[in-house]
Order: sequence, then C-alpha cells, then structure tokens
Amino acid sequence: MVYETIILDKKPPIAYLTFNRPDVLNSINLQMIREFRDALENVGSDKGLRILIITGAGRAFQAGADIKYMTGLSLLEFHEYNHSGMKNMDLLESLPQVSIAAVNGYALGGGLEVALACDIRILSEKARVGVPEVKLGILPGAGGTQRLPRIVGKGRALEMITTGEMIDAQEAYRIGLANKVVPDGEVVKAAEEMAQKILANGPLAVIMAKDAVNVGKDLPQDQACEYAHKNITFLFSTQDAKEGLQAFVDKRAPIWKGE
Ligand code: CO8
Repeated sequence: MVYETIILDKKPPIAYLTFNRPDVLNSINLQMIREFRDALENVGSDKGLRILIITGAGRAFQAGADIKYMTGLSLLEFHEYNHSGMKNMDLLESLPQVSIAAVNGYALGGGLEVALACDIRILSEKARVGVPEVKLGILPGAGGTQRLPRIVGKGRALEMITTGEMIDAQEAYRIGLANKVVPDGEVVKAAEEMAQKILANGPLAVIMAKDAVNVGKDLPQDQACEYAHKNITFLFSTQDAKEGLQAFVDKRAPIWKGE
C-alpha cells in the first residue's frame, strides 16, 4: 500500500510511524485509518522490528478525528469509521513490539487515544493533551473511555472526559499520563534513548513481559499472576534466559539470540 497520510520508516530494530496531514494537525480521516492499520500489520509481522515510535508531522501529534470529514458521514459510515479506528487501537496495543508515543504537540481526542494505546508516552514540554469530544456532543470513541481511567484513575479520567479541557505536559506527567516530559523538538530523540534501554534487554523477555501486563490487566489478580507465571516459566526454558542468568554470574554482558 502506498501511504499518503502517514509515513512508515523502518530502521530495524526500530520502526518510525509519522502521522502526516500537518495542514489539518494530522486529524484522522478514513484513509488515514486504513493506512495506519496496514502499517501496524506490517510492523507487527516484521520480526526484525522490536520498537515502534509514533509521532506527528508539524506542530501536532494528532488533533483527533477530522471534524470536517465527520460532518459529512451518515450514521452507517460513522459506524465504520469509528469502529475501524477503535480496532486500530486494539491492534496497536497488542503489537509484539514496544510502542512509544513521541507526542510532539497536540494529542486530542482520537490522537490522545493513539497515545493511550501505546506502551509509553513521552511528551514535548509544549504538548497539550485532552479528550474534547463532549464539546462536540460525542465521546472518546476509540477506547479513551477505557484506557484513560486505567492509566490515570477513574476520577482524573472523568474530569478530563466530562470537562473536555486540555492539560499541559507537566500536568500530564503529574497524573501519570506522560512517562517523561522533554524539551520541544526532542521527543523522538528521547524515545530513541528509551528504546536503546529496552533493546539492551532479552527480546523474548520484553515481548512476554508486555504480554503479561496486557493480558493480566483484564483478569482477576490471581489469574493474572498465574498467567505471568506461565510466561516466566516459558522464558526460563529459552536459550536467552540461560544466557542472561549465566552472563550475570560471569560478570559480562549477555549476548541475546532471541531463542
Ligand atoms: N479536524 C479537522 N481539522 C482540524 C482539526 C480536526 N480535529 N484540528 C485542527 N484542524 C484544522 C483547522 O481547521 C485548521 O484548518 P484551516 O487552516 O483550514 O482552518 C488547521 O487544522 C489548524 O488548526 P487551528 O487553526 O484550529 O489551530 P489552533 O492552533 O488555533 O488550534 C487546536 C489548535 C486547539 C488543536 C484546534 O485546532 C482544535 O480545537 N482542534 C479540534 C480538536 C478536537 O476537538 N479533537 C477531537 C475530535 S473528535 C475525536 O477525536 C473523536 C474520536 C473518534 C475516534 C476516531 C477514530 C480513530
């Protein structure tokens, strides 16, 4: 697929995905939803990639749904639009790669929902984030009503969702929505620095750890712990775990094979 609304740049082991409709603050039309899905499937099936960094061209990460585009949709068309956008977030969240949102500017509505579906969020000090949908008479339709409270807690999520007000990067950091705030223009660099720390670790261990967190969050705690126990038991049987443990004993850096 030739992309017009996004850019996918693979530099294994890192993939860079950039939303690219800067004239409309990278707002989301159906074409972007389709291209984003194709790119996520592409990244997800590429065994050479271990990290996905998502950012936006220009001064926004993503300003949410393309409001002008939405005004022309029938109810059925809106259903397809929102549902396929929502499913993209599930796909993003379940990727084997670790995803890092490098939030360079506004992340609003569906744009914040993309960042919420990423594993890690790094914000520019100039970024402003929010879910302003109620100001438009709708609600965060791509998983925001569920992921936001899981990340910042129900009270803070409901404050953001019902007021529709934006918050700045420092407030996002204070409430746990941002992992890190960095100077303007340095979000991708900061994401790459975090990526290097992740890439230094056992590749299978990172995949299985993310899986344990993602699957476990929707299970009762005892079942979630049993699930994580199965993952670590699997990992213990791998060559990488033997290497990682032995390398510690030998006081040397491990050499990972992903086996
Ligand atoms: N949709 C369409 N166009 C947009 C959007 C948008 N969401 N945001 C900005 N633009 C356009 C503007 O119309 C403007 O275009 P033009 O130059 O032709 O007038 C251009 O981008 C620049 O924007 P502004 O002039 O408004 O820039 P400002 O710096 O003054 O303001 C803001 C920036 C505060 C971000 C402002 O543009 C704004 O409030 N935008 C709307 C944000 C919003 O309400 N987002 C939520 C949308 S609803 C939603 O996301 C529901 C999600 C459903 C799931 C979808 C599936 C994934």
